[in-house]
Amino acid sequence: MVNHTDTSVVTIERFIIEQERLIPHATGELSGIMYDLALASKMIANKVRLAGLVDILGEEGSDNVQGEAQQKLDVIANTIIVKALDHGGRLCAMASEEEAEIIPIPPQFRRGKYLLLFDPLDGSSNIDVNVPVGTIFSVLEKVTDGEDGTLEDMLQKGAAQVAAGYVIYGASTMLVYTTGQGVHGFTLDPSIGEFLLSHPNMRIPEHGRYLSVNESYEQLWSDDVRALIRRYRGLDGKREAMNVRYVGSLVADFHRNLLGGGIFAYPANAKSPNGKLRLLYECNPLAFIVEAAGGAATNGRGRILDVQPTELHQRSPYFVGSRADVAIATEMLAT
Ligand code: AHM
Ligand code: MG
Repeated sequence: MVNHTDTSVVTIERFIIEQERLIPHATGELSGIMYDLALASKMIANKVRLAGLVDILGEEGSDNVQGEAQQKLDVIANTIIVKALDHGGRLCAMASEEEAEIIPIPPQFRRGKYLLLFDPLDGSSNIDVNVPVGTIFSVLEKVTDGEDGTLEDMLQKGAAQVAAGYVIYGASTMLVYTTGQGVHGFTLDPSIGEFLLSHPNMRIPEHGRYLSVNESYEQLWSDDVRALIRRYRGLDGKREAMNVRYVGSLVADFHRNLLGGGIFAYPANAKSPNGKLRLLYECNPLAFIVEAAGGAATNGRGRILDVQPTELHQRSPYFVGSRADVAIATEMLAT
């Protein structure tokens, strides 16, 4: 007999609706942002999939077969997100790693109470060699009066995020997000164009086997960072060696470690005193996700989500992953 109550296939739309019902007085605005982001990421996935065909379809700066000027994929991804989100009436401003200034909502559209901050295509330098890339996003609620989102609204601590997520364009496309209660992963089924719930309630192991760090900066690290990485690698004899895995594409490294446990580190170094990664577009959203999954994130002095941002594009040293592994960084660097 056909079982009509079978609930094994859950689309992201259905999941978002069911999550919204759990929140008293929810207006549906946040759900709307999530739908729009899911749509944008399907469009980006489609473009990323064609990346290797650039020589056939036309070089950057030239016209492709449709007569459209070719653009770099990170610029295309940026435009897709802005266009998918600017007219829904739910946002009062956006900010992107790709744009120097706050992106205002065009005057003809309604404003909402939320702000969206995003890195449209992180790790985009990896595209040429067919390595996974990703989109990272963070949602904040407006704190100032007035209709438009301001710099002050953007510069809130990461702990104030109301939602955060990432999309990984890998062997399959996955969208992982949290509103602070549980981290949920959806895999795109390209045959039907839907994100289906594949990883409900993701939890990062308490400690793990993966260490992700670019060791080519070793000569530039401070002594305490060098000692920390030696500790993770088991070279000081104080713990078992972790397995080094570094893709060089943050979303891919983070995603593997979220599933398998371990730590991703991008410490400060003599040439980059604040590391490389951006607090608002990369560190905060992934810290919000990892904490909701039971993990932790620090800049080496304290919890990432407690840092008061002072600039839109500020960078931060970053250690993120399993709680027990991040605790070692806190212990060895915070002194
Ligand atoms: P991007 O935002 O310019 O793409 O740079 C961020 C990327 C991350 O995906 C990755 O973790 C890091 O840069 C790798 O940097 P490095 O090559 O210095 O190890
Ligand atoms: Mg980036």
